[in-house]
Amino acid sequence: MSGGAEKLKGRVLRTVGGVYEVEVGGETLECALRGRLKRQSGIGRVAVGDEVEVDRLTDGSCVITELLPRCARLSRRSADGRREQIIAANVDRLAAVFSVARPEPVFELLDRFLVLAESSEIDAFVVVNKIDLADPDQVCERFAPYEEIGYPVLHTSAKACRGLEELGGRLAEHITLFVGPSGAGKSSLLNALQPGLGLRVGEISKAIERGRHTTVAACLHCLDMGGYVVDTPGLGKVQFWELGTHELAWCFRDFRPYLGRCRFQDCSHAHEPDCAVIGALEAGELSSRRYESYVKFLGESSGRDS
Ligand SMILES: Nc1nc2c(ncn2[C@@H]2O[C@H](COP(=O)(O)OP(=O)(O)OP(=O)(O)O)[C@@H](O)[C@H]2O)c(=O)[nH]1
Ligand SMILES: [Mg+2]
Ligand SMILES: [Zn+2]
Repeated sequence: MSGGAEKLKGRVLRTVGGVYEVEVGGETLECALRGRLKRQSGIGRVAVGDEVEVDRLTDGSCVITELLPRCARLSRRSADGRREQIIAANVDRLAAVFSVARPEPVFELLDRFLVLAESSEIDAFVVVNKIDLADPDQVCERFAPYEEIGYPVLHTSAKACRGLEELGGRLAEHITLFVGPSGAGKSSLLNALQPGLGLRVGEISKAIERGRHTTVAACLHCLDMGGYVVDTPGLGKVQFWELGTHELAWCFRDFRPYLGRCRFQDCSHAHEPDCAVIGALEAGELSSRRYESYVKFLGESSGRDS
């Protein structure tokens, strides 16, 4: 490499066809990847959210030369089931966005996102959007179980500009991944918070996922208040990477007080006798809806136990 290269440090905002857009001090540089990094696959691969070192060459072209250590990564199982696919690196918050109506919330999907966050040890919170479409008491009641187990629940309306300040407060200085079903209003909320983002709204993101099952199409947006958000389409069918029974149960944070108290040490909490989790469920201390999600996810992860 030429001695005249300027050494820079930045963060990967998005990748498009082998070009990496890297933010360096407010400027976005289009970078290529040095050969050695290009040959990496799986978790060694440079991902959206990664901090990288960049050489700006004398001709103005830029090359990513180093991948800096990651604090965290959010991954999912690739469509062929064999590889870990990084959704985004260095994410430290997950916002699970659902709408009270149009579409109706699907709690199993919410549980899925919460497991995803717990498995990466990332803080999660719930955003209940479109509160302009429902009775406030009803909204509180439906999502109260999540508040009770320790997840902050924010009530918002992108349309009526409600709850935006509180939402903004949670995003500042963090890298937050927005997930949620198509149409819940993720892009609308981000636009309402920061009109300059100009995200497309009302898109049918399913089309993106149908074409190529591998496309995650995550992309980082800088926030004026500091921090970044990642608006993701099509994470509805996210499959967990490397979650054994043990870890899956731990990812249900409401189960934690009961873990280690079952008769069998390797209890899957599905059918064993003297299971503390099932006991708590029967005593009404655990939500049956949460437990149903657990059993469903357990079925998906069977055969690849840790
Ligand atoms: N009534 C009402 N409608 C909303 C609100 N927020 C968003 N919408 C509408 O809901 C539709 C979907 O909004 P989007 O922001 O595109 O939803 P999204 O979650 O980004 O969807 P995908 O990108 O497909 O995953 C649009 O027609 C919005 O105008 C709200 O607070 N109240
Ligand atoms: Mg969107
Ligand atoms: Zn058990």
